[in-house]
Amino acid sequence: MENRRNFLKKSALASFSASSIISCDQELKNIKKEIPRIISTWNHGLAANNKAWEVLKSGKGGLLAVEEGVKVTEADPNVRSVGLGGYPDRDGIVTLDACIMDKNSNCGSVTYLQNIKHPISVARLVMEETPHVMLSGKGALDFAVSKGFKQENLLTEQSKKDWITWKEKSDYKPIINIENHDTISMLAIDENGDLYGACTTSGAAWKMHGRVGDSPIIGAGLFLDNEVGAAAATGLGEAIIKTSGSAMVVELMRQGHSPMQACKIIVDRISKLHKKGPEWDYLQVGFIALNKNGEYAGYSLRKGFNFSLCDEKNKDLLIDADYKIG
Ligand code: SD4
Repeated sequence: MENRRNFLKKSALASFSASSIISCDQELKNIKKEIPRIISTWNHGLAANNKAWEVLKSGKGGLLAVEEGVKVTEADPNVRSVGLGGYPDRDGIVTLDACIMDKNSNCGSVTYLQNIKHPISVARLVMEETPHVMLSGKGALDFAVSKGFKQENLLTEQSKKDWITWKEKSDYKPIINIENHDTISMLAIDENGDLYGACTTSGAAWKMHGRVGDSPIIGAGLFLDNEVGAAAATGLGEAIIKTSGSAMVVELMRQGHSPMQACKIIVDRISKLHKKGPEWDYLQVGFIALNKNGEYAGYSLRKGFNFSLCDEKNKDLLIDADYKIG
């Protein structure tokens, strides 16, 4: 449970408006160089962070920490947008996207993967045991099976029921917000100041069959540069891909922007690009960012995005992200 200090901090962060970015940055200066630290998208990040923290503190390394952390979310059938229990596509098929990246810029990714509960672990093996970065669809599945992964049905009764209800109207509006506990993206900085990241999702609910979002794309859903910082995304993947969102956030941090400023600049850019489009009504994007000093931020286009933080002082801190549009 949150202690009083956490509660106060959360309240302070939650009360920032779009015009109070500077005060948020000032707040973050007070916690500069607090490492190790882990941040993850949404409130399912709390359980994921706890696992990742346990692995990190046991000395097993940042890569295993982020992998084991997001696996908690992948295995949870109540999280309806990641792994087991994730919403299917329009044809009722659950297809998963995931990627992972380490301090040496090694990365691995799987897209359009079916029937495998832990795509993040397959992505890690793509990184470690193949000469490639990305495997997709049947090739990714064959690779996973060859590595001993078990095939299983990921469409739970509840998700199937929701899909059948959705089909009655077939109204495509991606469901992206706190109530649906979207994609998990996790960023970690270890006690040496080295960065790691992981991102895993079943993608936008009711997507076209074959659609791949930002989450498995290095630079879009996740990016890190161990000299600078790390960033990850959640929200409408198409908008994130079009701006190479996470890579841009990291590049902005390289230019000297704080994590908050960097996230805000990219969200502003996305907002400008999509303001006149039909997707504007339902567009949501959110970014988390963590720099080499352990400074962090979360920022979204619309109200409703939150992220989870875990460090020496805060084990279960859920922070309402600042946002552009209330
Ligand atoms: C996607 N970015 O596939 C994912 C979905 C998501 O919060 O993150 N929703 O577009």
